[in-house]
Amino acid sequence: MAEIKIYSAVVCPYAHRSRLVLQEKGIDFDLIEINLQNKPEGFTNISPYGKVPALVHGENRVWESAVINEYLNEVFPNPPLLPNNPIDKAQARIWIDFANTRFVPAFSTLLRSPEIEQQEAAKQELYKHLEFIEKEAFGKLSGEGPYWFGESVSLVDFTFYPWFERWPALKHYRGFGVPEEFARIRQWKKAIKQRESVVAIANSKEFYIERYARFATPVAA
Ligand SMILES: N[C@@H](CCC(=O)N[C@@H](CS)C(=O)NCC(=O)O)C(=O)O
Repeated sequence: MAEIKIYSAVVCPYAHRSRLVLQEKGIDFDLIEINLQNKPEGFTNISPYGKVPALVHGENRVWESAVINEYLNEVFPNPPLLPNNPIDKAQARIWIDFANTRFVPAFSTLLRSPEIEQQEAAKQELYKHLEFIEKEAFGKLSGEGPYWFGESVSLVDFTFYPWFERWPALKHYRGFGVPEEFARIRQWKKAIKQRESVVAIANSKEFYIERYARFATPVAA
């Protein structure tokens, strides 16, 4: 039995974030797949909000993907996945917060909303966020390197990537791909997709299209 247990669901992008960090750091872990439609009894003893991901490390329980990722980065420091100096570390946390409070909600609204008007508003919102990432992240922080902080991959890259792996579902159901003009984002996506840690647990676009059908296709009245 491994020292670390991660409670996950294959379709969940938040759980994907933490699994990527485990893979990247080469940490041995047991993966427990949770059926979110039929959670095991007592699951809230492990994950108080009843959500995945949740991590058990000996006596310790940690939940919330962004917090799990920072915990893993401190307990297993190699390779380091946050910059060292305070201002870069602050920037990393700002981008993680941006993902959680702005980017992900726009993505979810676009995918889940049955109303055309709401979808159009969410498309505009998501476009604006992509433009912000292209200019403020890749235009200012990344130099020539393909990742958020240049040559080295970080928690920020793993925080955003799961939504980009799921983007084909957004394109399929809502006709919204990552626009051509965001060349640096596209270059980033190409680079991160090739990492060993990412390839090891990647799912196909058909998988996401199939699994997201129930969110994206409104039930007929
Ligand atoms: N803020 C949480 C979000 C986790 C989350 O929403 N997980 C979803 C699956 S993607 C879940 O477990 N939903 C089950 C439920 O809410 O009952 C994180 O970052 O870990």
